[in-house]
Amino acid sequence: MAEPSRQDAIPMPLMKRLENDDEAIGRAYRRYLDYYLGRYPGCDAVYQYEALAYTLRERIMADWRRTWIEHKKPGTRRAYYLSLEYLIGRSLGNHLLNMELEDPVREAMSGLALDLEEIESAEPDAGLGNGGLGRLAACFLDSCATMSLPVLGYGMRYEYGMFRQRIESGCQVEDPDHWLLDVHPWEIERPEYKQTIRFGGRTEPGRDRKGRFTVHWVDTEDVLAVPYDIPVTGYRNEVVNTLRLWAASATDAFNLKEFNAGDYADSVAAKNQAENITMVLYPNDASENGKELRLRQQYFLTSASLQDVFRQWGERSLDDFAAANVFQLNDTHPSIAVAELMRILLDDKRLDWDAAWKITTACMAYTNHTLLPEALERWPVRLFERLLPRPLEIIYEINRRFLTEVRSRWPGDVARVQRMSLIEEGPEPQVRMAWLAIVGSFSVNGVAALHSRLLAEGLFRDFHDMWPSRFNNKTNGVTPRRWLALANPDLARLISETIGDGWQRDLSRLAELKRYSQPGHEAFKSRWRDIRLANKTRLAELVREATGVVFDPRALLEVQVKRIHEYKRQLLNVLHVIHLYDRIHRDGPDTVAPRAVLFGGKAAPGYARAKEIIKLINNVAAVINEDPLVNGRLAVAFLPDYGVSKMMRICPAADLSVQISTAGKEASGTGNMKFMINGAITIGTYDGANIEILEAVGEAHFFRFGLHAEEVEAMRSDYRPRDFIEADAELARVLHLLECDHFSASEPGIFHGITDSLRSAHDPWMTLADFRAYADAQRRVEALWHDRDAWTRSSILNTACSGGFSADRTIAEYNDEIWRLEPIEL
Ligand code: 26Q
Repeated sequence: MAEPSRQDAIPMPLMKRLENDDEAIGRAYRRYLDYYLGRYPGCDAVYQYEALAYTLRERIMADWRRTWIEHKKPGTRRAYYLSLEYLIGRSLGNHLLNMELEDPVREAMSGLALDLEEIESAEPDAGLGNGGLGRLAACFLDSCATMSLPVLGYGMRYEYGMFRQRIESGCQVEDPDHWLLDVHPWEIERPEYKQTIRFGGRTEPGRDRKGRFTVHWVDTEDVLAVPYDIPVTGYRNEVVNTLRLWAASATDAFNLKEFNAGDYADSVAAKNQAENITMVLYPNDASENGKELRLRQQYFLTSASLQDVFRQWGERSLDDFAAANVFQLNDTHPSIAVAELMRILLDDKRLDWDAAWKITTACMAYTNHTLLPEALERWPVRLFERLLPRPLEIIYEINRRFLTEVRSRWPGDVARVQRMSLIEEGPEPQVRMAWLAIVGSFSVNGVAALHSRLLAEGLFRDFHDMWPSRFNNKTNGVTPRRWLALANPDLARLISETIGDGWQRDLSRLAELKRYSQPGHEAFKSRWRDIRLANKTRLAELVREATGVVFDPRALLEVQVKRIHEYKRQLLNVLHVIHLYDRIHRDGPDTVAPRAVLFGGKAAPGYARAKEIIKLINNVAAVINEDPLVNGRLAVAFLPDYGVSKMMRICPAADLSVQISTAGKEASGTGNMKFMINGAITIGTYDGANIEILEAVGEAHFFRFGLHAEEVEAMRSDYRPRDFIEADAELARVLHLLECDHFSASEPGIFHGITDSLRSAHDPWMTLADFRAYADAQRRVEALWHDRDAWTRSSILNTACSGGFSADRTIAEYNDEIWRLEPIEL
């Protein structure tokens, strides 16, 4: 589908920028409130937020168009980030920061007797993601815009985002997040760019007029994909990139059928099925295999996005396509893109196989985010056949040619061919999506050094043997605009006053803070402490409002917030909390450092064990917080509904960042980076990006403990948790407290599933193997905490050494080694 010619004939005119002084902003705000929204000044804060968002949006438009014109210039190479998830959070504050409008807007609002912070908090979080992978996509878009790179994000406009979490009697309860119920002021619907996505039907081989083999995909059930554009502002560079989210809508065929009284109900049901595709985000952050709707979502996003790129490409020669377009696949979720690009080139563009394959493998790049074999995506061939018969045929042909190559390289190595086949044989044959992504891509990367090495040596070894140069590492990063400038404005101000501005675009400049960690900078250190104390005080208020638990802001604040997963080992943290409680009872409350322990995170609704862990945390918290002997010396809270905005309050306050996954299991982690940038010290295993954090800040300022990835694997076949319990009376006491129902007096036995798994020789996470090392590392934490100056020094050094964990550094590497885009010049 070519763009309507009228749009080519009339060039897009440049727009003039709107005035940005406080008076113009105040006027615009009132106009939106009164004349557009029909609300009066004393209305609910959510309408104030909407009016202000529109006021901002119209101030984004001129730059957005200028950026778009640059992107569309012939010869501009562009990258497309394909992701089923974008965990954006709130946008208002981010745009204000990027466009340098904080002061005039605050001024304008206070002129109307309104408080900007209050208005900002009325914005709902856009929670279109589960966790790390979705938030990474959002950080990457921020960095791409800030670095003026022509990158377009493609994603899904879910009607319901990540569920809201409530805690009832200690248990997680899920509520739907109908975030689009209120209008979403940042988006612009573009129905003129809708695409048709086909499902089902069958394929019909034939010959075209020139006698060439053709395939028609017919009798399909079609669904429309309607794009909604969201602006992505760069930091003070006038660049506005686009995040394009697709919404499913029934075709006219469905709507026409509705008038056919005979099967009215059936056709409305069919319409619903079509529109279901973008109804809800799947809330599992490890794959839930085999769900038909999920495969529909994946193909819907991928096909709509690829077709959109070809719509923009128009009738230009495909010889130049690969030089001008590159697709980054955020995990295997959009990896059907390999087959879909082939389908478009073969069936729609009529290229021959070799030409199509050459283009495809020059355009696709794949990022892996997990080493857990159970999280690798596989789809039953039978489901594929029914839903996507034409893409499946193409996958078969890719596989046939690929296996021919494997056989000629390793003659007679049948086992290797079986391992590498895109189709896993068995009673229910499956398509291996990661294999498809690897075979179809010119670049395959992991997200931290250890993870990338383990991929090459383990999971992807056969492919690494075949194409070693395809594999590379891109250690994750986070955007310092949101995670320092916005989340921690007081610390950001102190940093700017000390080393100047510039760190916002070049986080390595934070290294200039190192000298302020040395003796002789007492004034700086005392301000550093004051700011952190104020942040802790604010967080303590939030925790108290949400949970009733009282945190002493002067206590050591230890935080573990992330999805609840056995491999992340929230249980190891709980065991240690129980151990602290036990120490208080044995040795008296004065023998432990005052501590506040904060947990947060969502469990996938179907992950029973993860939900039990939440219940355990809450029960342990209840007993400890009520114990008169403990008397507040130790306080434990589970903060409900952890998400982006909560993290913006949490990471500036944390003293100790808890990153204790079983070594070799956490691909990278990115929360660890947000804490470090804000001056927390990490207690962590030798896993994921923890290793690089440790190398950046130095052993002396990081509490490292536990088995290495290799040691974990070596011990696995002969793991004897009993030995660890017998050798460690303190661990035995902790288990005893759990097993005698000390934390479950009114529900005896509810934690036996957990304790049995900890005691099992088959516990894949080997939690007890690391208990002693963890408790000892926590003793070192206490010792450092008692030396206030030494702690402050380590805290400053963590921030000072965090420059490498900016997403700008990550994106620079993606661009230098994979995308090779030129920054646009406005
Ligand atoms: C797959 C199929 C069906 C339904 C759901 C899914 C699914 C959805 C989300 C599978 C996985 C995810 C998310 C994974 C994730 O967040 N991984 C994290 O990615 C971060 C960014 O690279 C890393 O820092 C973390 O280590 C990794 O756990």
